[in-house]
Amino acid sequence: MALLTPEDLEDLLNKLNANNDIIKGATGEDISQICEEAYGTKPGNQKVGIVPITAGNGIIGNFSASLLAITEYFGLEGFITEHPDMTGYYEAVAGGADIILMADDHIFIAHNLSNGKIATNHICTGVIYSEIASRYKHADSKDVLVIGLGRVGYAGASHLVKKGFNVYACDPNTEFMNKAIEELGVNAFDIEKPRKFSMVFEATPNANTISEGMIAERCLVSTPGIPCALPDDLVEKYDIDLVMEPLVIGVAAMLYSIF
Ligand code: 2YJ
Ligand code: MG
Repeated sequence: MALLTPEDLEDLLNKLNANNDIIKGATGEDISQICEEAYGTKPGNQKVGIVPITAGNGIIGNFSASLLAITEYFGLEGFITEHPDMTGYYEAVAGGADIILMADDHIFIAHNLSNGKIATNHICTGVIYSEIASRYKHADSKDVLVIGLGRVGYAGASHLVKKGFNVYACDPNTEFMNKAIEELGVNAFDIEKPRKFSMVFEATPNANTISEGMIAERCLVSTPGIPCALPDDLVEKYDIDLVMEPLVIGVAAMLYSIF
């Protein structure tokens, strides 16, 4: 899994606004509306406690501050605990948090203590980015390409299958590929036999996973993956609506999924 860097998190709300404009243009709705519809919830007056975690690679500069900015963007009150880890968790609960946000290198969770719901970043990210792809106004069919079948990609592929889309998927890992074929019934996308898609959901930690043979003129590429899957020149050449943002969209989905 890609680890976020402080640089990825700079200018977060500007990046969000730029992405929100693309999302609105491509689907007719913005990220809050899409989350509301996907999860059937709205923010209430929950208080969010954000606990920095030192395990593994440790605290990422800007991470907790970014979560606080996101919390406030969606109209909720939040606070970052003074101490990290267990002491911070205690502080968050004792300080009246309804929702706890915290992440180590493996998992990033949102836990609603009031209703018991819990969400992970990888599932919510897969669901919301694939949901965005599936809403493309200019889609030429119900065919959608999923690139990468790790934790995020699998969650997105599963979501798209449940929504009734024809999912084509690829991953160089044959175990992941077979699991998605057996459990979800996706079609294996053969890179040797290119075909062009108007909706692409990409979830890999690699650059340049999208090539010219896979994309239709004026398609939507929705990807949480850092670095970007699309070579720069293709974005312009194919007039692509590119949704790619390092943190806010996934966290928005986490919050809406547990309201
Ligand atoms: O509390 C901190 O500052 C750190 N322990 C945060 C760790 C953040 N976790 C990651 O970067 C994971 N790789 C998952 C992030 C998924 C974002 N799409
Ligand atoms: Mg990528």
